[in-house]
Amino acid sequence: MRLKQLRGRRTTAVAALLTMALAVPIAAQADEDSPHNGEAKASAEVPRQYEVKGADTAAERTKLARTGVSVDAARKGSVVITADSAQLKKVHALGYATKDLGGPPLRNSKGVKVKPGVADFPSDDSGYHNYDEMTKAIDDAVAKHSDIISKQVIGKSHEGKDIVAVKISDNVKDDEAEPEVLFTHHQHAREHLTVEMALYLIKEFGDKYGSDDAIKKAVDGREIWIVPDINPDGGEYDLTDGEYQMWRKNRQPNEGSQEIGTDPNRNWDFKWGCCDGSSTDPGAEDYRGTAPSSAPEVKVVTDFVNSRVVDGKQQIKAAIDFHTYGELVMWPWGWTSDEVTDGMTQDDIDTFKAVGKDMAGSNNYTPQQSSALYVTDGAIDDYLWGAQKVFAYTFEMYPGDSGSDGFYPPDEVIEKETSRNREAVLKLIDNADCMYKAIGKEEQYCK
Ligand code: 0X9
Ligand code: CA
Ligand code: CA
Ligand code: CA
Ligand code: ZN
Repeated sequence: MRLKQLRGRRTTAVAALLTMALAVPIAAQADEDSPHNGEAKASAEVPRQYEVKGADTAAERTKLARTGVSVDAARKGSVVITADSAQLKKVHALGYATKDLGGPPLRNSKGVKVKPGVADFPSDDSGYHNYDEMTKAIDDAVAKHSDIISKQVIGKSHEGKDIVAVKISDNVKDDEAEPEVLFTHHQHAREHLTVEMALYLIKEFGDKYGSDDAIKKAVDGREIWIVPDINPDGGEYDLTDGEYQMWRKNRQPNEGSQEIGTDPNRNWDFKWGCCDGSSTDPGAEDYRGTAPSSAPEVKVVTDFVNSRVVDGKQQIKAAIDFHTYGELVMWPWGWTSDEVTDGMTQDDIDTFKAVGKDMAGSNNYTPQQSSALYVTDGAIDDYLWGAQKVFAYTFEMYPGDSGSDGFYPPDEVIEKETSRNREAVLKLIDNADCMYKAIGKEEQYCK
């Protein structure tokens, strides 16, 4: 049985055993008919999700992550991870029992297959946008609402795809003295719902500007930046031949290794690699890269954020970085479980909590400091706060920790799960003129 035939089938004991037994020989064998033949790793093993019994504290989840797996959902009494067969062995070596939850789903129930070599969603999920469809949706919105929406290319991915920033504001062509707010999306390749979140916001602001008072207030009073796709190479790779690949990282090769990719969300230039919150192993899901901003996509967005410093002042006041999944609203720090620290005063953390909880009240996510999930270093929110003093949040979108849709919810949920964040986004935008007003200290900090 070929790996391709196994991939995507949901849990059956036979498939699970076969995968475990055959994973190494298959990964090692040359794959003659693979369209990727000749690349560094011709036929990569598609990782699967497992439920790990126990491991329900932040410390245990952090330790689990050090095996190179990604920690996807923190449940009561267990955790869901993504692992390849080598990583799974390390998890077992720690003494944990695991249950196979299966590989990524097949979503071509009508038997419609995409052309080999083409990166697109399987036909059942055609409501999602691949890179070209996303670009077209953005260009259409700019054409339709050119008075309030503009687009700029801020740089290129490793493979040379454009990384764009969309700006939404009145007098959009002018850099006005309005608080700026940043929304970033799709650091992790398989988290496709986050691109839909960006497209929802662009459409909502564009189409409702003339009819919705809250939208008009946000657009007139702020400069809103949306980076819909930080990791276009990874996102497209995840759609190889119309079959989900369970891919997380970017697609940058690693010198001296067959393993591909850096985890963008461990590569930001603040306390990079400081605290056992990322991996030095290029095969790990959370590989931090060779240096801060060594991932070109992270460098591009870092340069963009730096470009928003005008007259020595960072114009971006608040930000959300969208991920899936877990239904969480998180704030810094990720590198430590401490609250008040160098670079985080009591007023700062109180403000993060006040606005974070307010947003979570509107979308029914769980609000928490990000290190309560597990320790991370080099994550974007720590960078934005630590290096730029931007009040930066990380949202984990649908599904929740107990949900079974995982990274691949069917396209039927897109509208509900993106519009679910409308009020949270508007709340952050509203607070962005003075985040400290959320704790009643506008006078002290913002006059
Ligand atoms: O591990 C991550 O990068 C995020 N989870 S995901 O499943 N989408 O990969 C969570 C990051 C939490 N840490 C910080 N926000 N600092
Ligand atoms: Ca569908
Ligand atoms: Ca404006
Ligand atoms: Ca400005
Ligand atoms: Zn993510």
